[in-house]
Amino acid sequence: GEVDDDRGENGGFKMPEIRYTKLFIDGRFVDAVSGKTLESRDPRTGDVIASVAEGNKEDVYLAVRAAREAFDHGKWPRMSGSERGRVMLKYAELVEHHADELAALESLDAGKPLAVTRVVDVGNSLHSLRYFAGAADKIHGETLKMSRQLQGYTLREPVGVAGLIVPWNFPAIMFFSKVSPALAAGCTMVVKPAEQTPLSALFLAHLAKQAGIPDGVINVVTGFGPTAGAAIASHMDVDVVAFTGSTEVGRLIMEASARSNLKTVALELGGKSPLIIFDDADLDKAVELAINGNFFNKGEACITGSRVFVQEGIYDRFEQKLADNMKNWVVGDPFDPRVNQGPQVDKAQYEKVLRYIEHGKTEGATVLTGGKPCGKKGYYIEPTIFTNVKDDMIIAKEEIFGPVMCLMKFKTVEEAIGRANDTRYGLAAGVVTRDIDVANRMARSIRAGVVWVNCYFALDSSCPFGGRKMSGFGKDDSMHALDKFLAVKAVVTPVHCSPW
Ligand code: TXE
Repeated sequence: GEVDDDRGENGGFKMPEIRYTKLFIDGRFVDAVSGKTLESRDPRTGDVIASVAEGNKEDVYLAVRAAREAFDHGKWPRMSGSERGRVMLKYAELVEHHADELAALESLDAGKPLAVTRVVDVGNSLHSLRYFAGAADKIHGETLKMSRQLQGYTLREPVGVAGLIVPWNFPAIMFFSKVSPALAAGCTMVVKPAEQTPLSALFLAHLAKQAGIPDGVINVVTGFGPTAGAAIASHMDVDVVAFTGSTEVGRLIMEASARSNLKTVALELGGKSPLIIFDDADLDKAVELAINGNFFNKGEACITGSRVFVQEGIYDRFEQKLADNMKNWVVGDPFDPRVNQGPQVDKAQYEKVLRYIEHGKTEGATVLTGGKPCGKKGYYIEPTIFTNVKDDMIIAKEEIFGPVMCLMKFKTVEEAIGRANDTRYGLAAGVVTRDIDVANRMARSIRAGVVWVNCYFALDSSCPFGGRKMSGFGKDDSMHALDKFLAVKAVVTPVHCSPW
C-alpha cells in the first residue's frame, strides 16, 4: 500500500486543539526567560503545528529551583506512599478521561496511527501510572542482623530532584516511564521532552496539576538537547538523570555527570536487536513478528528486531511470505484508520533513514521491498527489507531507527548465538521456535535486557526494561525502575539485650 492523498489533510479527523505551549514551572505555564520559541512540525507535511517555548539554561535553573524547594520543603516526599498512590490514581483517571485528546496530540506531533496511539500509547501510559501508584506503598527496606551485637535496618529514601530527558518516538509513554516511578518514589522532577514532540508532556503537566500533584513536583522544560538537556545533565542540584535517547547523547550525559556533581545516571539507549527464527517456527507467526518487530511505529523504536536471522530450512518460504504479506501494509496519513505506518518524525530522521537505505544498496544488499521515500510531501518512507545482508555491513551494525529490516540466513544454534551477540548493543532479542530446549538455550545465551520467545515487543509495566552493553543500564518499568529514584540508607544501633 501507499500514501492515500484523497482523504485530505486530516483523513477527515478533527484536529486537537493545542492549548499548552509554554514551560511548566512551579505549577504555572510561563514563557522562556529569553522569550524564544521553537517550532513543532507536522511530520505529514513539514508544516508548523505550534510554537512552543524554547527553554534554556536559565529556565532549567528556575525549574530545578522549584523542584528543589518542593523536595526540601514540600509535602510530596513527606506523604505516605499510599497517599501518593491515591493522587497518582486520580492523575490516571484524568489522563483516561482525556484519552482521545492525548492520542490525537500524540499522533499529530509524532506521526503515529491514531488507532494505535489510542490503544498502545495511551494504554501503556495509563498502565504505567497505575502500576507505580500501586507500587508507591510497597517501597521498603530490610532489617539486618549484624555481628558484634549490632542491629541495622535500611531505609529507601527518595533521592531528590530527578532530571528526566526523553525522546520523541513514544512521547507520552516515555514521559510516564520516567515520571511514574519518580513520583512513586517521592522525588520531584524536571522533565525535558524532545524538541520534535513537546506537546503531550505539556498537556500531561496540566493534568498533573488538576490531579492535585503539588506545584514544583513535576516541571516541564521544552527546549533543545545541547542547551536545555545539557543544563539538566550538568546541574549541581539534580540528583539523578534518567535518559532515553541515542548512545552518543548517553555518553555526553555521563560526562556531564562526571564533570558536575556525579549525579546518578540511568541510560536507555539504542539497539540492533536480533530476531531469530528457527526452522520449526510457525511460519505465519514468525512473519507477523518480523513485520511488526520492524515496522511498528515506522521502525522508530529502540527495540526493533532489525536483524532478522532465519534458519536455512525455512528461509526461502519465509522470504516469500514476508514479501507477500508486505503488500497489505499501508503507509499513509496516521489519521486514516486503514494506515499501518505514518511518516518519520522529522526531516533529520527521514534523511538519516534514506541515507542508510542508500548505504545498503551500495554495500551490495538486495532490496526485497521498498527502498525509497513515498508520498508527495511529508516524511514517508516505504517499508524496506534487505536480503543478502552480511553481518559487517553498516545496515546490519548501526541503529537505523526507521522502517528497514535486514534479513540474514543461518544454519546452527551456535552460529545464531554468536551472530546475535556480535553487536555493541544489548537491548532486546526475539526467538521463534517450538523447541523448548532451543528456546531455553537461546534465552540464556543472548546478552540483552529482554529475550522474547515466540513474541516480540511484549512490553509491560510489570516487566523490567533496559539494556546492557552500549544500550545502557538501569531499568524502566517494574519495581526495578524505582531503584534509580531511591537512595538506600543504613541505620545501625547496638543491641545489648538480645537473647540471640
Ligand atoms: O536523539 P537524541 P535524536 C537514536 C536513534 C535516532 C538517534 C538520533 O538511532 O536516530 O538516536 O535521534 C536530548 N544533553 N534514538 O538526535 O539527541 C534531546 O533533546 C542532554 C534512540 O533525536 O539522543 C531529546 O530530548 N540532552 C532512542 C533526547 O535527548 C540532550 C530514542 C533524545 O535525543 C542532548 C531516540 C545533550 N547534549 C533516538 N542532546 C531510544 N533509545 O529509544 C540531545 N538531548
